[in-house]
Amino acid sequence: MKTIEPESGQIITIERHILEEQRHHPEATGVLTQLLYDIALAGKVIASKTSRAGLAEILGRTEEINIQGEVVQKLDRFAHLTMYRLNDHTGRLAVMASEENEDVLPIPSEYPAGKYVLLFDPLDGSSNIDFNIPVGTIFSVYLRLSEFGPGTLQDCLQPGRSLVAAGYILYGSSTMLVYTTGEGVHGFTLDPSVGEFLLSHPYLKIPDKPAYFSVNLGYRKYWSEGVRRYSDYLQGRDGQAKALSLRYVGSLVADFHRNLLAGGVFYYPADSQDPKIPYGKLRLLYEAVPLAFLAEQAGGYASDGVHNILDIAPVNLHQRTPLFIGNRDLVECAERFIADYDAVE
Ligand code: FDP
Repeated sequence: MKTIEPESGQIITIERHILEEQRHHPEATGVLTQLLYDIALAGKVIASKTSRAGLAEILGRTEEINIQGEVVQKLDRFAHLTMYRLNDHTGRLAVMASEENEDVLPIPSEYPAGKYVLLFDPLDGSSNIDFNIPVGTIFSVYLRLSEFGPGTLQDCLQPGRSLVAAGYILYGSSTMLVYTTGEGVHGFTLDPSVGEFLLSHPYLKIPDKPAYFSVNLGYRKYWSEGVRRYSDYLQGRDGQAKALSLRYVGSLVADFHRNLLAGGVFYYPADSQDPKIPYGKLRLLYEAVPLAFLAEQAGGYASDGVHNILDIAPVNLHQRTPLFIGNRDLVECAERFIADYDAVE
């Protein structure tokens, strides 16, 4: 594999980077390259709004409740429509699905159907919008399974192992796009003065020595014995390990991004808070799977506490899953605590 690294003073735009990756695959038609570029464009458009979210009209809630039972923020809607509209007419996609929509999003019949499938969480961490805390767009790309015509629900219900590409755009103190096509994880920072994503973090690897653990400790009383003991272990309470520092933004993309750069583990376990959602809050397809692909490509691992997230066969678009993600040894350690203390009847 050829390393695409900026030589001193050389600027690598996301377009050039994706094109160079494409050249490693002589069989490639360029459609994926274009699709990733469309997603980057959507990210730029969404970033231009999120950075002005405090400015009057866009801030605040709509009165609507989305499929997850949460209040829809105006920016969520904007991000959802931006992703959809920038991708509905290109002929690259057979079907899309969004965390904000109950059913799959068909490609309008006047446009040709393409060979890829796009799933996205338009604005993850959106309960943080009003507080000027980073949020992000998470995306996953698959090849369609159906042979022709409009894409189907089954095209969207593929295990993470089938992913072609995944990534996120983080709207933080700067806007970053991080993606993988299975050849390493690459991070780009948006230079607002030229309006381009520039390669800033080639071949990201999670540092071997973890710095942080990230979890909503406020829910401790709702956790299983194994998860509680695991949390004690991470805090050095059992005297076995040195305590890790705790960082929890409550915006998954931001928490994942920090741990990707600094090393650590994020988890959102199953809890007993609400019997209607026994598997925790996070969505398998829109959140866990794409981040699991990135984690694996960066040398890490993601699990639901028992299974590798990438091996889970989804049964519905909005299913939830417990998630442990980050440094491999820390995630495997969680699996051991769960196996030892949370026997499944
Ligand atoms: P949000 O509801 O703000 O969109 O799954 C969504 C998510 O945020 C994640 O980004 C975040 O990690 C998690 O929920 C936060 O949930 P808690 O408030 O329960 O900790």
